[in-house]
Amino acid sequence: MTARSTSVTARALGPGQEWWRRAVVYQVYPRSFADSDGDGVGDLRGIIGRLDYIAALGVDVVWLSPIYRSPQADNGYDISDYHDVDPTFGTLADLDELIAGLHARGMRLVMDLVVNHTSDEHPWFAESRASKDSPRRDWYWWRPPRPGCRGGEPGAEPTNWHGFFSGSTWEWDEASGEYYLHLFDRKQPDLNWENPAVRRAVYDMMRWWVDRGVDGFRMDVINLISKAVRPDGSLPDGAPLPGPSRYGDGSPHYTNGPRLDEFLHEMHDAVLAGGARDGAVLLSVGETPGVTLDQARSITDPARRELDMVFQFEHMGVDHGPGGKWQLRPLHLPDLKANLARWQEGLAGAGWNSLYWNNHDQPRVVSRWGDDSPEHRVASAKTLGTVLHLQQGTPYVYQGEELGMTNVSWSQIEDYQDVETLNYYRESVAGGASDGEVMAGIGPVSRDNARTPMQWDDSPQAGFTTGTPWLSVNPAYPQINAAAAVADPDSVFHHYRRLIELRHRLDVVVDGRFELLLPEHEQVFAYTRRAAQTLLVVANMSSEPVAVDLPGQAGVLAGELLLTTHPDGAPADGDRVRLAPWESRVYLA
Ligand code: ISL
Repeated sequence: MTARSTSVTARALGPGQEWWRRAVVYQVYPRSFADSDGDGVGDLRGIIGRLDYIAALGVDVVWLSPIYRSPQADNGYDISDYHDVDPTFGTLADLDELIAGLHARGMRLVMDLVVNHTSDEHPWFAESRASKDSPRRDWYWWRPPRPGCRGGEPGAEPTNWHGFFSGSTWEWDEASGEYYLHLFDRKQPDLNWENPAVRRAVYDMMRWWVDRGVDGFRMDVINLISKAVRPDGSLPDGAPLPGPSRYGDGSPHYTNGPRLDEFLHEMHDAVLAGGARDGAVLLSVGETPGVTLDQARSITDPARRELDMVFQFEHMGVDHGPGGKWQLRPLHLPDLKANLARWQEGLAGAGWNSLYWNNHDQPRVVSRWGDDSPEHRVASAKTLGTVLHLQQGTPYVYQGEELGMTNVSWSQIEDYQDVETLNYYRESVAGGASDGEVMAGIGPVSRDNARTPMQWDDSPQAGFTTGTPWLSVNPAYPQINAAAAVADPDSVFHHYRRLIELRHRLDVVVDGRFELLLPEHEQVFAYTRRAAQTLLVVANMSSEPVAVDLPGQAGVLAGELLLTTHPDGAPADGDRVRLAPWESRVYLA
């Protein structure tokens, strides 16, 4: 392979070019990445100290989860000052140094932008809450109790909406005599985007960060900013949730709301169109739970000037049971393939996909859809990476995914810290469920699975901190850690590095047309990408060996074997391929 000599990295693309089409993004969750001062919490200086590690993977961009000033009720997704760094993480000077360190290595920085809500400790909310006559009252969603009800009593909430993090989406404020809306925790009041002054304040803040040198934004729950408010100012109830719950599903009234496209277009023209400080195109990616393919196509259609790409959630839901994420079922592979293929085809030539298995909200994919036993962990982590990275779109690697980091299995609620997990536990136990039942749901899916400290080496606390980590280190760290992976050419880390190199080197990875093969096969994930060249990916997604025929693919199978998890695998025979457990191969012709 001549990867190095012919490689066109995303970094090398000039101003005006959509460099993110060839780019790979690495997500850092600062609290859990690297702790420089021994207080047990990761920080910016910790990240600065690990930039060479990130660069060695070959990624083009770092997306930094929130480091803004925050009471940390939701680990920084509750911001009390958009223009400063939380002392937990460091200072603005540290952030400037991080930006400079990334730029010096040819990488870019994407900030998390959390503007559906603020913290209840943000001065805007303090002013808003002060009285009904506050000039900032209308910056948030304040509503009186339901007619005929007394504020604060169950059922008096202005709507019956159930929150993302359990309970009602409304919090009673005795002092000012109204409820405020919070789709997430009660410490995360929703901003009122109907108010033009709110939108201006957000755009000004974004420009301030661009002027400081950031290269783009990941926009937290950005498709929830437009609520379906009626002309009289009221908000509609949702259809009752199944079971004994007194709540309803409000999501149709705040997901992809009536003014979403308008707001995004306005933001585009106010901020994104201006480009980065160095003249390059900015990257914008919206986190959009509940987005449909049609909506995503319209949001990411360049002609509409909204966002470059979105994180869709459909593929993250294919193993949810009737009770949602807390009732995970075994994966039925054809469902996952059908979903991803639908998005590949649906956005081809129109919008753009973001490709992800993991982030700070999802369990570790090698435990969820791979096989994290010592026998199959490495191969299954590599194979999951392969089938994702060679699709069309911009891949996102979540810290530790490149090591094949695994879920934890804690049995007591006291081990968990995540606000979503704790609220769910409290609500379920209060509703009569047993501790055992609830913990069985939490184990495989809690967001804390993603948030255990990064495993750097086999020293105490995995080299993450010299102190006591804020969340326990996964006991697997002596075997699974960055030092071991970097030293081993056959590691998951080096496999991810090669996948990233292929995207930089081959136009067909960026542009090729996607076609799913064997859609009904329950073990094999196979597809082609076609442009001037043809790329074929064939992967055994199971812990059993398999043999398959790939009709019509004998030509590609006789081409160059670009990448494999099993260098000693049996050569293809015509269109027949035999694969060991979790073996995957990439051919080019
Ligand atoms: O985590 C989830 C399911 O496991 C989602 O419901 C998640 O809450 C949703 O995708 C929104 O996530 C984003 O906004 C939240 C924050 O807690 C998440 O960490 C963030 O990614 C509120 O800001």
